[in-house]
Amino acid sequence: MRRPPTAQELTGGNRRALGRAITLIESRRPEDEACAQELLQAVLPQTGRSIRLGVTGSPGVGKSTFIEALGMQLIETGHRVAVLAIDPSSPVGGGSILGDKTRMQELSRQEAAFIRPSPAGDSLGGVARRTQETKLLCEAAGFDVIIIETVGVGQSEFQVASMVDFFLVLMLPSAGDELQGIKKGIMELADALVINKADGETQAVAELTRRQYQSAVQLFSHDPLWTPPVLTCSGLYGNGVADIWQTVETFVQQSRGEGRFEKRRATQRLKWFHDLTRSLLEAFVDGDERVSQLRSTLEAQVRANEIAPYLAARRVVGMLREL
Ligand SMILES: Nc1nc2c(ncn2[C@@H]2O[C@H](COP(=O)(O)OP(=O)(O)O)[C@@H](O)[C@H]2O)c(=O)[nH]1
Ligand SMILES: [Mg+2]
Repeated sequence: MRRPPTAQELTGGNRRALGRAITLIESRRPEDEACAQELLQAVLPQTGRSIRLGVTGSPGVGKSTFIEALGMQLIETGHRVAVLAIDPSSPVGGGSILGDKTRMQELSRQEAAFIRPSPAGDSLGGVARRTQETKLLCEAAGFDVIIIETVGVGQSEFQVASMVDFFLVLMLPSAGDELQGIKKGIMELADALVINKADGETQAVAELTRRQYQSAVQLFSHDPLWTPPVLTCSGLYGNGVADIWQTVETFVQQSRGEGRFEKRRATQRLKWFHDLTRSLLEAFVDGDERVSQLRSTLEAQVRANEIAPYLAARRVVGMLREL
């Protein structure tokens, strides 16, 4: 690529520099990787001064519409908002989440907003890595609210939950007794649940749904200091959007006071480090000729039940130690 942006250009809030920095991070060329990591390391002290909000929910629940409404409100009160959208089903660089229907048109015209689809399906660290690093670059460039949108497919929700300060789960109003089939484990991760599309004919149903979830949340919540509130909202008409942000701010204030805010981030960084170490090790094992040859041999023996799997694994590690 062209000359990579300098740390100064990035932290100076130059949008073109930010765009180029993200392209550098997304590049798969080995020579770009060193450059990208150097830049990231240089701006690391300038990162973290933001509120990181994750938004998930089934396709069509209204995530993009909600984010646009929230983003516009935030900008009016002086915030600078970056939106990263992950669509695990889209090809790298495609970002069909921002496809034809909702491009956050109003928000994307704002000088104080930055919207970027995040490529999915990267082997090293999955969806997470490039989004994590893009998030840091946006912070270094002075964006003080980072919103990460992800559709409830695959592992991306779990990955996004582990890179944000507040994880919001959007749901649709539904009259049934059954709780909607949200994925197992997602309820436990939610810092708040939002019944969206609480407008027009569905407003009453939305309130009913809210009450159902309110009681369900008591069962799932195991945080004595924060019971995830269940709120209603209409991203399309803007009702309730301000209350949701108020909830986020209350949570952030409260958990900062308790020292839990920074602790959660530190835990997330540590997990990221461990995940990456594991991925890099796997990539190394796959990439090394001798190790992968030994592994193929052992695979055949394991399949034929000629060697105990544990012993086989030990042999692989044994070879790594000799390298
Ligand atoms: N009535 C109503 N429709 C909405 C609302 N939010 C989104 N929609 C509509 O739902 C569809 C999907 O919205 P979108 O934001 O793209 O959902 P996403 O797939 O979750 O990002 C679009 O046709 C929106 O106009 C809402 O609050 N109320
Ligand atoms: Mg969307």
